[in-house]
Amino acid sequence: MRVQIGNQTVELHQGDITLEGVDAIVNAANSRLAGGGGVDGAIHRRGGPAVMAETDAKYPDGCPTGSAVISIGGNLPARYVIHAVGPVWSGGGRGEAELLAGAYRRSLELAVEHDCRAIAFPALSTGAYRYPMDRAARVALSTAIDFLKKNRKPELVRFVLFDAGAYGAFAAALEELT
Ligand code: AR6
Repeated sequence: MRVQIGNQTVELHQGDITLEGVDAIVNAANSRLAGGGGVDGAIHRRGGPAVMAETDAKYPDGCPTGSAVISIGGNLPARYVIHAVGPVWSGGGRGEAELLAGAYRRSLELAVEHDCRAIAFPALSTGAYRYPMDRAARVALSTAIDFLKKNRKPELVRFVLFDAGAYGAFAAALEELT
């Protein structure tokens, strides 16, 4: 599924984000940037040790929840990895939506600052961090659409959803929002 926002595009794909040949892929990281399972594990496995070596050297204090930092892509097809830290879901009353939006927004800003034409996101916070998929989809897409309306770049924002359930939730939210 694909939607145009002016000259820019928001697109949904089902698949594995580590295979994406866009300028930057986004990692669902933790605030220590310590690596882990899910997308984080897959990115570091395919990217190789150079990715963690760079985040260790550049960001020894990690990255706060609701923000993001950028590194090289190592052996990945993508040039950069943007390590975004989404919130752990704890019922919705602890600013989770604003923190999740912040993680997406900062990632998009970093992509623009590094001249990325295309960026790919996973569904941040919806795995180990248990953010409900429908709600996460609405936050992710409304933040991306809002950013594209205010900025000329990036040209392409792609959401790479791991399974049919996630794809369906994002497709429903995208239809609702556009
Ligand atoms: N490509 C695209 N999506 C994926 C992939 C993949 N290769 N693998 C999993 N997903 P998660 P979080 C989906 O748990 O919830 C880690 O240990 C998955 O189905 O990766 O933000 C970190 O180190 C889910 O929908 O990230 C942190 O400690 C979504 O990606 C913590 O987990 C996010 O799931 C972050 O938790």
